[in-house]
Amino acid sequence: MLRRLFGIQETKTQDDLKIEESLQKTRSGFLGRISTIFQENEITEDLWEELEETLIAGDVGMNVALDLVEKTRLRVQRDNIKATKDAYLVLKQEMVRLLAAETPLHIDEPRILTVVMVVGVNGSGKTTTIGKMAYYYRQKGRRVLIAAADTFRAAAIDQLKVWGQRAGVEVLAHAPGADPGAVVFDAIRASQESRQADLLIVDTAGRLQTKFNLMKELEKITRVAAKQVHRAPHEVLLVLDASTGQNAISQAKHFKESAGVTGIVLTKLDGTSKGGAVLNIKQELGVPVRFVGTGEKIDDFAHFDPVAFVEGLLGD
Ligand SMILES: Nc1nc2c(ncn2[C@@H]2O[C@H](COP(=O)(O)OP(=O)(O)OP(=O)(O)O)[C@@H](O)[C@H]2O)c(=O)[nH]1
Ligand SMILES: [Mg+2]
Repeated sequence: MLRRLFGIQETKTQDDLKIEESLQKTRSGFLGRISTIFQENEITEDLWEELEETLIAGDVGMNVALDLVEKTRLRVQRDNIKATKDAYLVLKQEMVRLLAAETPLHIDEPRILTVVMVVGVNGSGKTTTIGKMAYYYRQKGRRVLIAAADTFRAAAIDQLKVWGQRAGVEVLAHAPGADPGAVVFDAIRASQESRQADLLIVDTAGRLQTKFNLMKELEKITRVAAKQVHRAPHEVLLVLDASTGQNAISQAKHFKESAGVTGIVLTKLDGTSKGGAVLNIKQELGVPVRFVGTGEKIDDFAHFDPVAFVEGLLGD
């Protein structure tokens, strides 16, 4: 029913099923109780209160929880809805609206060379995500190249190469300690000339000595890319660890300010019961979730779909 309302196909895609499966822990927590709230016979004040409490307990931030309940309640009143199952559908629709992106994902647009920068704090899952993303797009027929611009640690370069091998994608790297801007410069050259790549994914460092240095470094990489390729980087994806719940959001604000983030990759959705926090991201950060990491394997990766996410969060 939800799918019909949003005009998407009834049969779930592979990506949808991955999202649903990864939300199992979240669903068995507080948010899984929402369906029971809507099994009551009547729509009462108690129902709205219980819904509000459950959303908050399920890691949906206070503001978004209040907002969701208010919007749902108003629509239920306005449309004179009497059946609880119809009110439940309105709630789901409002959740989808909260998650939906207003702009297209630039990676999927045809372009001679698309440059994607991946940023985020240490351990959030950047390198793993790049390996998965490279594989994902290679499967779709894209010619992918990875740039190792996290030159801070030798181990980071090696780890990226391992992922490149798994994905069947070449990794362009310099020696540890090299200038990340120079790595990106060479990688763009290589994409345009010898490697003929149409998608370049850039790994960046999670932490330098200071946050100031890190931001300067990200800005420099951005400038290098912008000089060589029109409108590059076309996408700056911030990787957030879903298991840190609300913390992930405050962390993200730091990056958003200086790195020009255009979208979020949410990792480790499979390992957390705090998936409800995802509902806050767009409102709090002003950028949409674009991809999710649903496990540690190379194909545990999906395009984020708001409808699939809401179905996974609450059950069908
Ligand atoms: N369960 C699960 N684990 C994940 C996922 N994505 C990443 N991980 C794990 O998270 C850990 C950190 O991942 P990395 O990719 O090394 O993180 P990073 O951001 O590159 O870290 P630094 O380079 O140290 O800044 C690894 O153990 C990954 O296996 C996911 O979607 N699900
Ligand atoms: Mg890394």
